[in-house]
Amino acid sequence: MPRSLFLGLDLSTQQLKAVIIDDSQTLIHTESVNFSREFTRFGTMDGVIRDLSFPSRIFTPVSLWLASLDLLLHRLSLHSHFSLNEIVAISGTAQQHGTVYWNGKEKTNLERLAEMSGMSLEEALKGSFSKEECPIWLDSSTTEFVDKFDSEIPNLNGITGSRAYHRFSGMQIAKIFKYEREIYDATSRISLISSLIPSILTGTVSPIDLSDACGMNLLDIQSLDWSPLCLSVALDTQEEGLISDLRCKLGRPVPSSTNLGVISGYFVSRFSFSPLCSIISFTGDNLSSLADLSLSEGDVLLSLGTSDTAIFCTSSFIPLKRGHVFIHPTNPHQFVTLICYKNGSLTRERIRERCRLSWDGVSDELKKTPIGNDGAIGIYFDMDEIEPRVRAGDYRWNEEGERVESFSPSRDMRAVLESQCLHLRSNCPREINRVILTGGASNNTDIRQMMSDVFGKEVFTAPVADSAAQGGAKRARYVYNSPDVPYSAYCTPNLTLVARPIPENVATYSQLLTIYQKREASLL
Ligand code: ADP
Ligand code: XUL
Repeated sequence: MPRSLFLGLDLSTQQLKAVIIDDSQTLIHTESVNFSREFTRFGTMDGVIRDLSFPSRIFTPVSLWLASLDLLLHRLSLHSHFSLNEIVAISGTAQQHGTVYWNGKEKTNLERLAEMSGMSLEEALKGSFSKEECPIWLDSSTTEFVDKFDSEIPNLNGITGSRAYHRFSGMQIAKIFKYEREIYDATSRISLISSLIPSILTGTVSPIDLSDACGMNLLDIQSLDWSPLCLSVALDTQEEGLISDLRCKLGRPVPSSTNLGVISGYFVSRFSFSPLCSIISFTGDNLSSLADLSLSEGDVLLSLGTSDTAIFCTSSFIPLKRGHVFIHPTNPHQFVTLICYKNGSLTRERIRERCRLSWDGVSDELKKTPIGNDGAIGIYFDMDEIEPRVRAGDYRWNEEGERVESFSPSRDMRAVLESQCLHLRSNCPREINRVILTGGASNNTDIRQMMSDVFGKEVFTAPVADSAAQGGAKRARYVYNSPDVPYSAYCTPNLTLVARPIPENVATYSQLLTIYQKREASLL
């Protein structure tokens, strides 16, 4: 009997990742393409380009994502323990909030893709975008529009699930409308990054996913359609023609469980996919991690990737002052609450590199300093932080509470890890029962133990740290098989206990939390 396999893709900030599972959720294969290491010709660092003359403007070239998809599928096609022909459904995910701008020529180019299977995706889709540089979630060049949305729509979080945030897509679209009008006018459709890959795979621009659309400041979370007020504020107009044109550019959003159709002939000819392979709507990366790890009441999911995010589930829609509410991608009776911190893995990496240590070396270095660093605190923000809104900088206080310029390497290394754990704990909006860790840094045993001690709770992880891609594979399996049971009963998480709180450390961190909060408050 031929196997049915399910492919999950995750177009994240630094990499494109793939996870393949079989019909009993057994992991068959993982693969990844690192953007900056493998495609130096695009000039990105950590997957992104920072505009030197305007450092808050951060983007990624869309061609880099196309080239990465080509390379990833090529690599997947070379293995002998599975064949791409066995994949019956693909779903996935991407970094949230970023936008892609098509220029009208995509209609013909995507339709004709099947005839261009000798060409790379980059070549075949060249000339399909009105903007090569896609603004991504790290961008914070939109202050003017954040202020405008916040002042003109006082109930914005009640309508969309979030107050105005720099990285949210509505801010980026408003900025392009005002400052790059010729690009805006040349744009036929606007995709979220999560709808880019399904558009290419199906050969037609895919609808935006409803859950990921909550990260735009444009969607009315109750009516599940674009909010006329938000569209009008984004364009600074009451003109019906312009508003309905933006509505057309965005298209009608669809639930994450939507089957978008079968794969384009291009992928059948080029990589030997089955022509019957179904493409299921992609969603945002944090939401997809949730689809892998299905939280229970009282769980917090901490995703330690490029960003650090804290994710909870709630049974009712309660707008927040800090953080966001999203439509749940797999449970219609729940909402997702998320707080995102910009300074996650890249900041940990910077301090590690400054101390000239490998991650194994970090472990030895941490043994040279006491838990709690004798009350010394270091707060490190490589970029302006989202929560709280604090300017980029390294802020250090010694055990006496005096500001100092530097720490010894071992104190610095402990300080960055401890303050990041305390930062996550400090903004945790409620009591929790257990911590589930995912993302690249969740592989680190010191970070696992520190999280357990700072939260005073047991810590669990899944065998695959790429939970966003795995969530894509699981959603593909669920939608494809359409079983008669809820998602959580069909796609059970496979969690392992990896750290237990150590009482004396919990006591130390509970005191340090108060000191941390005082230091952080002094930066506001
Ligand atoms: P994203 O999905 O945002 O691209 P990932 O979840 O793949 O990010 O995580 C990538 C990050 O994981 C890297 O930037 C790296 O710093 C971090 N990482 C990987 N292994 C470790 C480790 N053992 N300890 C700490 N951080 C790690
Ligand atoms: C979430 C957020 C980031 C990106 C990149 O709101 O901005 O977590 O999704 O992973």
